[in-house]
Amino acid sequence: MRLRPGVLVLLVPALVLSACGKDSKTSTSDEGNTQSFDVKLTGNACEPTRISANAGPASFTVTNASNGKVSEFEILSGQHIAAEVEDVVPGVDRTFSLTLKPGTYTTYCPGAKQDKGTLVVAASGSAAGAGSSADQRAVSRYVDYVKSEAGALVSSTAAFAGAVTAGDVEKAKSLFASSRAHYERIEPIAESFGDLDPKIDAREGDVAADNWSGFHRLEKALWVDRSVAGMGPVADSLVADITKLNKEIPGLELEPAQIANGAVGLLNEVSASKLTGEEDRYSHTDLSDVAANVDGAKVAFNALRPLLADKQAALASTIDQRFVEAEAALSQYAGSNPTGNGYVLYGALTPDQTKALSNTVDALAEPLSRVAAIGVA
Ligand SMILES: [Cu+2]
Repeated sequence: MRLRPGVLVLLVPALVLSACGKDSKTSTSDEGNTQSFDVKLTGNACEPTRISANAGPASFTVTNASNGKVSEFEILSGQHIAAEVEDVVPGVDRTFSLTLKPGTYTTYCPGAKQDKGTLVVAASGSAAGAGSSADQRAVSRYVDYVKSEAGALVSSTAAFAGAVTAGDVEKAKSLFASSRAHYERIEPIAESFGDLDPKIDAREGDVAADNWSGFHRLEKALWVDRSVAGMGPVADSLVADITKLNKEIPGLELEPAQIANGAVGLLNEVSASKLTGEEDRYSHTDLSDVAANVDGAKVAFNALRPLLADKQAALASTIDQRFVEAEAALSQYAGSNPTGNGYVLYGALTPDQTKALSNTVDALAEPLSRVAAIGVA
């Protein structure tokens, strides 16, 4: 699940603009004309409360001057979050990027006295501006994958939930990791799933105990209680939520930078809170999730790759190489445990091994973060 309250999730890494420096108002041509904006969170507002921009790639560096009262900044397109950054604390800036389309966005910093502002985006003269047909093709390549994974998720979850309903604990355990892997592959855009993401994938404590449902609720019943008594309704709602998710996929409106940022955010989450054993804390099938997250991030990158300019070929090959390294690192832990979906259980790794794996994932996330910042234009 993405965006758990109270947990440090670095949706967008501070490293995004390390290559060009955050103080340049507009960057050099090497960076594909990304516009840069500084936003300050204060107790009063997200300042400036009115920002003017041109369509195209833009990066925002957010600093906190609010004594920590306000720590989040969002850019809303209608009701939908186009981009956001969380956990901005005094002294630590956060930078994120997105491709702006002509029109008016709302800026939002929950907790401030005046919590909303305006971002007005003028049409840009550039032929490669936002919403180009190359962008649309990239998005539709990625959405095709999401559709196919969501379709597979419907069937895999039906089988898993069926075993729960039938009271077959061993069978349900053997299907848990493989059925949820289809969800983990599309997690780069889980924020777009709204309420369905926590319903499907919240960990214990992420939501109120009464509302806790989904995969991890069933995981706890299977591995801790070793009984699925009373879990029929939970299994049924999981199937219903996933069926609903599958129906909503074709209507999702995505943009390339959102896909790139989502993949980076997910990889950051992998090292911050998945390679710590927190995601699958009862079944210890974390490596299956991590492998699925890396798979999904790779498809996201490959869908976006044609948007990278020729001059970013070196960046693209660095990312390819880092994917190879991450996959090789994971393949060391392939195993035939009956519940691990092809991987050993989390506890089989030493702390040094999880640290090394997490470094490999970070080494992939860093160049990938530059795709959102400069490449997708
Ligand atoms: Cu998850």
